[in-house]
Amino acid sequence: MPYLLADTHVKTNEQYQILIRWVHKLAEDDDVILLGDILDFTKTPFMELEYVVSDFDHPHIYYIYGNHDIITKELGFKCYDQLKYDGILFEHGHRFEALLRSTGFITPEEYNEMYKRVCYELNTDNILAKISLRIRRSIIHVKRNFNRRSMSRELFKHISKIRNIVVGHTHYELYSKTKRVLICDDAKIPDLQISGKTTTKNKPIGYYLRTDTFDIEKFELNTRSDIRPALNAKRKCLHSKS
Ligand SMILES: [Mn+2]
Repeated sequence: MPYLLADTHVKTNEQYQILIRWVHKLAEDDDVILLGDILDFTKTPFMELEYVVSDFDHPHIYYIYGNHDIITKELGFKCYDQLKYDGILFEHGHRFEALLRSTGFITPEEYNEMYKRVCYELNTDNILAKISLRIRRSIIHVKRNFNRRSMSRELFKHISKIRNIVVGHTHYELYSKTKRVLICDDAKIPDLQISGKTTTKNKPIGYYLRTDTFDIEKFELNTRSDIRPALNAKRKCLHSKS
């Protein structure tokens, strides 16, 4: 029964340390699935973020990469594109975005390539390359200028046909127990505002998922408290079954 954390978009070393502390606390208790866009190499050059590859090499930690951390595999992380866990498909979900009406002009491969290039070119010292990158990023931004909620709805419709699937990416939660489909909200760690855009009044959210019943329970990530809130959520979730 995994804990789920999606879209933390870690950009600083301080945020990284807090994230890792949390992930390891949760991993002491149960499996933890990181649903992509955990580290953000499109905002912070990978040369500057002091990540430690072995932090994620843990029997209870499953790192699935998203579009903002699409280069983790190449950086040596033990990570996944998709994960089948208890019959449920877990992935970040950005590949579906390319197939949606709102972004229909781009293939999933082009989409991935675009993000990969940004991740690598962000490390450059070449001023011309930097300007070119900034222009291209603004184009991406214009192209992707849509409402998260409507994107989430469109994506939900799309993946409902698949069923038994859990994704992140939209930062907007949609959930159907009967269809066994969950789009996770982004996990926010308070004080540090890891994720810029919020859709749930800054509530820091992680999920605990019962893979058999597809029940979810949400918990807060609080830098000042310990793992208790998460464990309480877990207990409540287990209890709701009986
Ligand atoms: Mn994403």
